[in-house]
Amino acid sequence: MSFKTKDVVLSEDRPKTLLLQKHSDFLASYGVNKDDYEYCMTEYLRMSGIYWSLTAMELMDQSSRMPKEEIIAFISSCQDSESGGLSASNGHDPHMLYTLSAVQVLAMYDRLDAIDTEGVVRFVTSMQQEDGSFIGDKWGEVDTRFSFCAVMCLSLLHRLDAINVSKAVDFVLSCMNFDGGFGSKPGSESHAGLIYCCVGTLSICKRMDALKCDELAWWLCERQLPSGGLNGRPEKLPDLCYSWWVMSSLSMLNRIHWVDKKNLEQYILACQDAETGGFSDRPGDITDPFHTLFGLAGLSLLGNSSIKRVNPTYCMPQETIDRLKLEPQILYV
Ligand code: GRG
Repeated sequence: MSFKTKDVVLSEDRPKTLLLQKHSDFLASYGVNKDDYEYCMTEYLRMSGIYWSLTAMELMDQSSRMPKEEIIAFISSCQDSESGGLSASNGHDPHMLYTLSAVQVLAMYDRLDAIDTEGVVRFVTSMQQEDGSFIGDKWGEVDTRFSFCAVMCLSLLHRLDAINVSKAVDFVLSCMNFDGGFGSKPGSESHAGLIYCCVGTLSICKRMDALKCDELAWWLCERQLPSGGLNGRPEKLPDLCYSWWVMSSLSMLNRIHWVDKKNLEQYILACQDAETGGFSDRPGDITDPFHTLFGLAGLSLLGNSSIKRVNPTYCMPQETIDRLKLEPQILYV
């Protein structure tokens, strides 16, 4: 019996250079017409959409093209005064994912004063469970993504002291698998997206020593396929967003050179749409702000000098992390 690797083939006429101006135009026009079908259909994740677009624009040094005051007013209007959490859009329930996106955007704008930050601390703290895990909202789903949202959010506010950090770390470590990877809960399959969340949590909590570093880095670099692209777990197709989830994790482990950088760069560039601008999951698919951020951020980790340096833990410009005097841990062994 033979196994065929699931992958894509890069065509000869694919984009081979970085189309920065196209990407800036794509993001600047995204959401200008509030009646656009796609814009309406993504209301449930609007706050994260703003974070993806603004971060991508910052990395291209184009953030002045974003409607700053409108964004700040929108974020303030999404805070729930009772719980202190923020929602994706007006009239939606507050959630950890959108609370983090809002705090990231305001941190980039240096405008954390626009929301009640003590309310945010109250919300995040109220999500921690007895075993150290975090739920995402009042409906109670536990996931290591929410552990990461909690520690990242509080660290941006310099209020990590508000939660039980040692229990938060113990819960994340209880999700570590035999292969060195992590899943969403104890016993769940390793997945590159969740590995980023767990390694990111340990990086912020300065517990990178707890990782099975070489096993984990080996599992991560095995995500690279012949096309150069990365998948999120074995037997899956490549997706551009793993250029972030995998490469940021390898970067925190100081083992980014374990992948073939040239081939990955080719795959990332092939995911650009030369007509519309933006990046997609796989060459030829429709582009969106999510993949556009992770394409640019992935290229930044690969050392592309026309993009600003991104911080691998926070997925924000390094200059913002420096301004906030944050020092997420990187493994130096
Ligand atoms: C600050 C960048 C940043 C993130 C905040 C929410 C979060 C923290 C991280 C999400 C990490 C994650 C779970 C990423 C995976 C996203 C994704 C493409 C999921 C798709 O999963 P499947 O199973 O896809 O549908 P595959 O690729 O396995 O087929």
